[in-house]
Amino acid sequence: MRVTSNSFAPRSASGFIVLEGVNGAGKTTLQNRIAEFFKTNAQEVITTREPGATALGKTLRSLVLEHPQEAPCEMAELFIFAADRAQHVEKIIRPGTARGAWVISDRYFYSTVAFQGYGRGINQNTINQINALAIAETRPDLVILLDLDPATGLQRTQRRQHEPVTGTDTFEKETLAFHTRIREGFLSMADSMQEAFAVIDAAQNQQHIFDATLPYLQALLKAPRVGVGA
Ligand code: T5A
Repeated sequence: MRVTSNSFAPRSASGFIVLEGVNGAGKTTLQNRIAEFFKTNAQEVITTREPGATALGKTLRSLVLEHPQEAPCEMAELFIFAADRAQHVEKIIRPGTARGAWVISDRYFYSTVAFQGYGRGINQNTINQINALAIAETRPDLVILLDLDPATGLQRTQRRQHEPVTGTDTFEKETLAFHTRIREGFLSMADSMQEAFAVIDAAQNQQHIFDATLPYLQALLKAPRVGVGA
């Protein structure tokens, strides 16, 4: 359900926020700003990501993004992301929200719908079934979709490769047509899913993107917390 900053008025908040978008959309950058916002408001924050947030997830991340030995087939890739997610939900997301922290995740199951569904072409019913098992009904209060022309996103990630530690992963090597399908998939989810999607123009500068996000964060902060201590 696509929401605007005026129409977003949550009656309660579980404390779970997801950032989504094409590669290089600026999710990690915005995640840091959002974390600062909550910390400034005396809230505990957990910044996390998929794949690779847990100890097991780090191994799974390298299997799926670097695969030094053998590339997983499409169905194996789907299951690796699902295994990473199940562990993430169990070890980080649910314990974090249960103790009252704000859990901000760079990617969640929407990425599987976009990349393995719209991108790879795996049947969406199959993806939905596997996602449902992995998330065990753990859904975010808000999905912030950073919408960007994928060519711009890929240029940003290539610039970043001049910085140490990063390399080109499996998906960054895919064609522009693949990434265009990913973008379309995310926009289609923003229109058709039940949860709230804030669609932000990610071609803007970082300050404008944060300013566009701020009213959603303020609305969440005002909402009563549910599930704390569950
Ligand atoms: N995947 C993941 C699946 O296929 N299925 C799944 O189920 C899941 C969970 C993960 C890959 O796995 C795939 C999707 C991904 O391809 P990753 O390394 O975690 O791999 O990749 P991304 O999530 O895409 O993260 P990136 O780091 O590539 O992109 P971000 O986080 O969106 O972007 P960020 O903030 O790192 O910014 C990239 C560069 O742009 C600059 C930053 O300074 C940085 O240099 N930047 C901007 N420049 C101009 N204007 C702005 N507004 C900018 N904001 C940031």
